[in-house]
Amino acid sequence: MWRRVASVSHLTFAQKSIVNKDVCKLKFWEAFSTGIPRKEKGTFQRDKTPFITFVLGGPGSGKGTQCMKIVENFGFTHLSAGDILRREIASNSADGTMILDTIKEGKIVPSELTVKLIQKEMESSDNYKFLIDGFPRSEDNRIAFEQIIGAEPDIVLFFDCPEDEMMKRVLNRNQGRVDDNIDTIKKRLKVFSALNLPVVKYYLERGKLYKINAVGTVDEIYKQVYPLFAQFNFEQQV
Ligand code: UP5
Ligand code: MG
Repeated sequence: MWRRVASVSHLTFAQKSIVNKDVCKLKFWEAFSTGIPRKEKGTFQRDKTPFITFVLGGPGSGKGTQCMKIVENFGFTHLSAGDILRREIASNSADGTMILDTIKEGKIVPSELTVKLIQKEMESSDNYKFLIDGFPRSEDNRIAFEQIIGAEPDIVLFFDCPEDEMMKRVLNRNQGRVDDNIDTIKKRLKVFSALNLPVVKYYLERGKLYKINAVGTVDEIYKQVYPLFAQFNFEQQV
């Protein structure tokens, strides 16, 4: 069983209500985990409740860049769903070709496959604090995560950035990504606004969404991000 470790005594009423929702979440997690064979190591043997942050935003909105800074300051494990899928392609796995074709088209890889890969990473990590970057990209992704992992995010960051700025950043990246070309970026932006924005709205309505203005320098943007994590008083990572 996982145990929550963030101290809550200093939190505002609104923040405590988020934590209260997590108490329900913990029961859900435990109920879910009892149906699953217990493993020597892994998700269901932890003595800490996971602290899960979903990091959302369009292509080039700065998700990965800001996650690196959160990792440095708060000791999170950064799971970029896009990076995990790119590693799967590079490993020549059975799904590699399908994933590559999907990414080239700016479409979304089947939810169950992505969630199982994320689950593998979570289970093999000794950490309990996770940044899940670039996921969920659709309602289908979100529901698959809830069903397979049996948990909801504690908080959701949304990097809000205008399309022209995102396009400029992606085209200037020069890291050889197969999807960093003008045709694929246009498709990624369309998929983002059609499928990802409903997820953003869902978490807004549940009071979990933190919208960040993603225009400005990296440090200016991080000034908005830092206090969101500082408020939780995380214990030192064990
Ligand atoms: N940069 C960053 N911040 C800046 C700033 N403030 N000012 C100026 N420049 C800034 O940043 C992008 C570039 O901008 C970098 O060069 C950076 O230095 C600069 P980055 O932090 O990399 O932005 P990020 O939001 O992470 O952009 P990314 O392109 O990674 O986002 P995507 O969501 O498009 O990509 P991802 O890797 O998550 O997914 C790729 C594809 O995989 C998807 O299109 C999809 O086909 C597939 N996928 C799924 O199917 N399912 C999933 O769950 C996840 C992915
Ligand atoms: Mg990224």
